[in-house]
Amino acid sequence: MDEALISRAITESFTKDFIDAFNVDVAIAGAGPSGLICAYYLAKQNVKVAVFERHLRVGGGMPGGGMMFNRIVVQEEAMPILKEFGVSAKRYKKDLYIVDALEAISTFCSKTIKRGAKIFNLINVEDVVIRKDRIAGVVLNWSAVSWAKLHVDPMAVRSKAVVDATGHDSEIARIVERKTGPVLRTETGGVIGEKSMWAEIGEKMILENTKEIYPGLIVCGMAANAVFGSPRMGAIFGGMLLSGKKAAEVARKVIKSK
Ligand code: 48H
Repeated sequence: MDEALISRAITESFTKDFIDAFNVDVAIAGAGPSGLICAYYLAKQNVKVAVFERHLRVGGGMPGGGMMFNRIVVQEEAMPILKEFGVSAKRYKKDLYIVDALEAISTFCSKTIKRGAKIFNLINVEDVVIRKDRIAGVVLNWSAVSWAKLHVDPMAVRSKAVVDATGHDSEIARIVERKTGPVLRTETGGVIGEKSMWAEIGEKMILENTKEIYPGLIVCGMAANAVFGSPRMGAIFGGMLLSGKKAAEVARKVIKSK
């Protein structure tokens, strides 16, 4: 066994995929549940998609379930998505199902990659590319560089659309607001900020909030509720899945109209 050959195999394989991701149809920031589901449905429609995740592992808040009990609740409306992925769910009461958070997130990740989406972990989206008042890509750096606060210049990926799936912090929307001004399609032109917990309203609003908020920038998942000032919902995840699926449809329309 030649150690140099092992190193060469890893470097060549990764670099090939990374270079290929420099031009994609859709770049997604964040590999939580909504970002992964969005990537899956885009890849299923043969859209070229890359997901950039800052952390070592994918899954965002899903593996933590509710307060570290690694179970999530999913409502009836989102069950077709779980069925499509083959994730097991047990009816709990009325229209609520209980799901093993680790089974769900590992299945989403596996099937999304098998559909053809590329997922890059340990990479931070630290800025966007803007051309003619339109998002045209994302700016990347290794998470280790950001965490160590090293002064290392980033590199960029060009894309026809970007999906902000960064969760509670809605980081991409905030970057656009900070650098471009109050240009978002919200009441204030900026990120309004997430409201306190109200599961029913939070889950209802998330689909309405999943949309294009600036030319070429779509927001989904928890970030959508943060951008539009809607409530959080706790460990019920149907809205995240439905939002990811809707974001894929919106992104497809956005790249078609470009
Ligand atoms: C690269 C980044 C960056 C960046 C962040 O938080 P998530 O799980 O987000 P969603 O919206 O898919 O799911 C939300 C859900 O997990 C949740 O928090 C719920 C339902 N909360 C309800 C409540 O009441 O609290 O995933 C976001 C992912 C994470 O993995 C981050 O590490 C990643 O995005 N991320 N990746 N570049 N700039 N910012």
